Amino acid sequence: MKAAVVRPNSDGYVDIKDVKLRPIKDNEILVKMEYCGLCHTDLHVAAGDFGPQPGRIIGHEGIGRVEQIGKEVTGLEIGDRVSIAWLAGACGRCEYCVTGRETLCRSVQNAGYNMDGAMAEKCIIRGDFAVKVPEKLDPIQASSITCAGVTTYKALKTSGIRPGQWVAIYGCGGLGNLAIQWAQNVFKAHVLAVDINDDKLEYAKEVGADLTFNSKNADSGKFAHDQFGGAHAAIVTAVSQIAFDQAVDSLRAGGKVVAVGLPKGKMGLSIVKTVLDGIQVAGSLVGTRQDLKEAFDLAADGAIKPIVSVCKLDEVNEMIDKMKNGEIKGRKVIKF
Ligand code: 8ID
Ligand code: ZN
Repeated sequence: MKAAVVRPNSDGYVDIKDVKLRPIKDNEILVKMEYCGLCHTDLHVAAGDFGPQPGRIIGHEGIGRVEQIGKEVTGLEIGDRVSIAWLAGACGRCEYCVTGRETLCRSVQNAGYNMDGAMAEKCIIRGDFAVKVPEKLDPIQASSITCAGVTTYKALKTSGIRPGQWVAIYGCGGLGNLAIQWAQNVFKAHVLAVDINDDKLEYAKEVGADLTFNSKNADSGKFAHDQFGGAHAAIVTAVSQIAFDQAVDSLRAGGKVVAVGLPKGKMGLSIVKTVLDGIQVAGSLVGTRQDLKEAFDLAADGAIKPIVSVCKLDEVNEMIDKMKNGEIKGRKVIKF
């Protein structure tokens, strides 16, 4: 089968190669892929940003139909439409797994990172981690929910934002445009959308941001304070260290910054401001299987509409360049 594989030198691109899959184990299923979105995390993996993974099949926004089922798997039938997400396995017994924080399991399996992922014609995954996709949800849109959607839904939950409050969304790309929609449509918050690219801000407005701000050469923190007294929460999906500092500046006292983007580097946090203003900081990593189920159900009912367009597997490296240059509107999704 054809698959997008991290290059031996982790130069940030993939090779489209013929790969032979092993037989499935008793607790696994084989999925025939229909779609797989390209997430910015795939670029980090291809570049070895979290440690080199040469030969790894990337992809964790995968949607497909079950083709084979291991004999221990329950609750799935041949032909069911399922997702392959970043969270693809956990121990089920540790302090994180048993307290609803399975994404933090120390022996977690991540599709397209420490196990082969979904940017391939077929993919093997544990049956109990293949979350079903509602049939009434468009599968192309479902691919975006599988990472970008659930990650931003969970980040908003983590932010503790309440109806009528202000949330600042830093970065309006594949994740950010969905963060705006969840914030508006589900969490009933007001949204300031911040990006360094006017095109992104244009469709941030289209999907419902109350205010937009280009932070390339101007101070978004001051803008947030001048316009509405500072944000109650800020969610940072930008792949830029400086955006994290700006997000902290945008907060009002008692505000919370939720870190989602994964640029290299450290975020600056004044100890005095953190203490005197009671600033809270949280990292948020994708979502649990339950979060993903909720996100699918909400999207199937029309709560959000991911901006997606399809391309071919052979075009992935071109799409990687476009993503690096900030030229993708929403998500590019590979159609198999
Ligand atoms: O679970 C998680 N925490 C998780 C899940 C999925 C993705 C984290 N991520 C990470 C990715 O690895 C990546 O680092 O979130 C980041 C964003 O992923 P994405 O939304 O898939 O990337 P994108 O579509 O390229 O969007 C990035 C946006 O950031 C803007 C860009 O213009 C683009 O719209 N941006 C940049 I780059 N610098 C900015 C800045 N200084 C900025 N926006 C505001 N200020
Ligand atoms: Zn992702």
